[in-house]
Amino acid sequence: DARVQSWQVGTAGGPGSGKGTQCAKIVETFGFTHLSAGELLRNEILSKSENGAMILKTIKEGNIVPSHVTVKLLQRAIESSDNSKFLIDGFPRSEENRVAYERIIGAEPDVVLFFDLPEDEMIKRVLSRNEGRVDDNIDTIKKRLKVFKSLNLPVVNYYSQKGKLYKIDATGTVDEIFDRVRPIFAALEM
Ligand code: UP5
Ligand code: MG
Repeated sequence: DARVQSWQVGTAGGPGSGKGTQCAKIVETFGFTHLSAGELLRNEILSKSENGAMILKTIKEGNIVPSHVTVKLLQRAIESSDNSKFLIDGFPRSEENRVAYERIIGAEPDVVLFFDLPEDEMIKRVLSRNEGRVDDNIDTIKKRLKVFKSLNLPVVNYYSQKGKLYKIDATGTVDEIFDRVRPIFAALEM
């Protein structure tokens, strides 16, 4: 079959649940292009774009950047790639994000991986990351957890109802978690 099957896989999970770490392994193993919404937004701050100051303030507060800003960055990244397999990491964060993405991109993820981890473990992981992120402090982490529960979990439930959600136990080592992720991709027959 010469047709190219295109795939969009999303990841969800609270701060420090291991989305970025597992995405790196998925990219390596299954040839996806990794689009981290958080990374794209942090790059906007660094490039001193017109929205940089607003994005910095929003991330410091643990809030969600307006949908049209994030979707535009994702759209640019998708359109500039010739890969047909995209891993949309840490997006959509809210119902508003989800609806904006569907409207502008005209697609929704085929599969969403939800990394499920107890809060105390998320906090421990984020606090020990030590990469100088402006949001890796206990005050912002508490706000990120609150935003995750109130705005992100409804989106997770939406994908669950559509039969697209794979809930992954995100405790244990990086390799143990990837052993839970791998069979999901194997079953997609890529
Ligand atoms: N680590 C990973 N796996 C481990 C394991 N199994 N055992 C022990 N340690 C493990 O992991 C976090 C840390 O834990 C790392 O040091 C790692 O080495 C270690 P990581 O893989 O980075 O977890 P991740 O889930 O990616 O955590 P992250 O903090 O990146 O999640 P957030 O969702 O908070 O961050 P994101 O970058 O997605 O968003 C940041 C902010 O940007 C948001 O709060 C929001 O303000 C804004 N944003 C938007 O507004 N809109 C968006 O669409 C996206 C982001
Ligand atoms: Mg991340």
